[in-house]
Amino acid sequence: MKHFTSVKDLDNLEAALQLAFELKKAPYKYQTLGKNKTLLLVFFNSSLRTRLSTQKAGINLGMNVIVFDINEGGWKLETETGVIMDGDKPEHIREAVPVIGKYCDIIGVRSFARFQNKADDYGEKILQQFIDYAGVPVVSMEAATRHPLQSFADLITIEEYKTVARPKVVLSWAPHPRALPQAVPNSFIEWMVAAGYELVVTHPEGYELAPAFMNGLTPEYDQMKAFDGADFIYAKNWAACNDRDYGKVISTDRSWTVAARQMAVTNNAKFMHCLPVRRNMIVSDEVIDSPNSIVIPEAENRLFSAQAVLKLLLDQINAQ
Ligand code: AN0
Ligand code: CP
Repeated sequence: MKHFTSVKDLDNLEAALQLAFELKKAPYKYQTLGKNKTLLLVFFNSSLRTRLSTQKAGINLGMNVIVFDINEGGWKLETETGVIMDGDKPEHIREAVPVIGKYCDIIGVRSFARFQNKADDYGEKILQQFIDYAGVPVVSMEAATRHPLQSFADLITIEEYKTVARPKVVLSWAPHPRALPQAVPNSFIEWMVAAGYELVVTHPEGYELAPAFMNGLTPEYDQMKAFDGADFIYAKNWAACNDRDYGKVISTDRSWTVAARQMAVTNNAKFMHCLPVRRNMIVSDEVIDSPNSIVIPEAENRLFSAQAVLKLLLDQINAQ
């Protein structure tokens, strides 16, 4: 594994999952593996879980960790090629990235979809420049189209809580006042498909995800039908992805808010969300505060998805 940006970067998903469980049991087992290695986490966007869990994961492996909120302390970056830089951006990403790469052994980067241009977002314009110019392994901490560390933690969580070998997992759109990226649902689908679970995706018409991420699944527009007999409900908002409405909020229909009414038709399903979550928009207080809500253990597992990925990358660096 050269970089970690999607489930496809893992050579062996089952082995990675077992490694995450091993690390959960013994987080300090490899505490000298990262000695004299530096992990540098670059944030273009806000974060609580990713920032703290990835930092802690690096520390558990004995790494030095630097966290860089690039929009706060850094120079404003130009990301377009071939432009005359006479505006408000003093530095080009073309220099910034290789320089950052000189100061560390692994780079983590968070760079959300900007919703200015679908081709730029779906071409992973920012993440790709890190991969092309950093000179060191790059870990996605949520890029424009995927959030693999989150999906890996989601998979760990489902493996821990499932009561049947092949659970029914439902990804449900839920309302939110602001436009959110498709990275979490896109990548959740990829990991659930890779795990071989039964997966149903439900959302209002107009919220279709990119076909490349749907993996041949057909959306179920009736949320109650989708929830029928489900073992896991994974709620998430995302903005429209179709070319006409790309990046727009086209519905805030609160009948889609996950509440006791929908949970009642499930197979006593566990409730999941990546967090941060808006209560009584995405999910009712009653559901998120119920014993079936596993959002906190899900967030805890971010430690072990990050630690497993960093361990795999360190093994590779140390083997060179
Ligand atoms: C982000 C998103 O929806 O992609 C991060 C989630 C992990 N959420 C918000 O911006 C609220
Ligand atoms: N779930 C997640 O990635 O949370 P943060 O945005 O707080 O890092």
